[in-house]
Amino acid sequence: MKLVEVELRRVRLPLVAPFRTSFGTQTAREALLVRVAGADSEGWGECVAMEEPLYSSEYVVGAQHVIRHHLLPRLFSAGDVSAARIAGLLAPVKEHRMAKAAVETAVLDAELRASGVSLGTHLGAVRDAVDAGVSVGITDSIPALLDTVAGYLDAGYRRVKLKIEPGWDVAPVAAVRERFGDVLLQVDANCAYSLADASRLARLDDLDLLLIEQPLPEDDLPGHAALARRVRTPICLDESITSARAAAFAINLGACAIVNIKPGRVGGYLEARRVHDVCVAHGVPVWCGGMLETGIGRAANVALAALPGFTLPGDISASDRYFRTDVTLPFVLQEGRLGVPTGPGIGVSPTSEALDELTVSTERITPA
Ligand code: NPG
Repeated sequence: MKLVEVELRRVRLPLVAPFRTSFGTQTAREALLVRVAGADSEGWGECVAMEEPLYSSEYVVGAQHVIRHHLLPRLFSAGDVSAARIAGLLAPVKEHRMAKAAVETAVLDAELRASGVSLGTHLGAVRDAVDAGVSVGITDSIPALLDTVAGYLDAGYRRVKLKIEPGWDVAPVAAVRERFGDVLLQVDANCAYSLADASRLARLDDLDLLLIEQPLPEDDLPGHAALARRVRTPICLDESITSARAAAFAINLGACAIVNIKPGRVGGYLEARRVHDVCVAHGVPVWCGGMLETGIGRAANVALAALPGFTLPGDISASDRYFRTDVTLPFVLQEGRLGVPTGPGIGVSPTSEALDELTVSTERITPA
């Protein structure tokens, strides 16, 4: 397609409850939506960068600047662009994978809408619904954590992930295991530990967890490999896995036995599928991570999670886990699962009422 106009729309969605991780507490999700328009098609993508660069170096205002000043000029001057060519066209720009992913997704959505094919079908989905997991932030007390987890289990979530950090690990996780029996349970440290904590992390081995996610800093693959030799619980990587090549390297090093795939973190859904393929080829299970996406990003994640290698439940919750009002019609749990959208492209669009209510700023860019 030839891009005629690109809209960068910042939306702000208050969270139904604060979400605390080892890198900070969020009370609202400020997201950047990208709408691309060609002569006779349009598509949407969501940039998953956070408001502040605390999860990774990208952040919303920076991503918007990069898209406007460094990515779009390359696409405008390329003439006809297809989603498959975008990574190559944008390769001269170093990193900024979340910004690139948003643009590539919007173009892919526009192409698929024009040809009447759903994203799930395009990527190779083999399921029409995916198991929903829920990510539970750090709370002020263990009783508060138990109440929160009880609420999600009542709602039907099929797997629980607990955020941990030094000082909030063995005791709260043991309390959840004791109270809720054989629920599927895993933990996520977001890089908060060091190898010196190996014996503490090994105490989680008795709690029968699916995995420990990203215990050490993202650039410490040898550390993760060493830790994997000292704990029985499988190590899963998130922040460290920035591409299919990085996944192959980490797996071959013994740094992980499971991979969390977040399309934004690896530069888009096409690279996410390659990460999936590499992991399947190595016999490594994958699951789809979440970045508090609005319905736009959530729709695409559900499609990805329907690929065959996604054998563990993802951080793919219903809209009401995070938001009172989503930008699309809400995703609703059905017996602990979310249906894979079947419409063309990502299969959902923002509603004009939600956009009116939630939009903070809109920037429209046309080729010079
Ligand atoms: O359900 O969308 C979701 C969020 C899942 O815990 C979740 N995401 O580190 O994986 C993570 C974490 C995160 C939260 C990452 C906020 C970045 C920002």
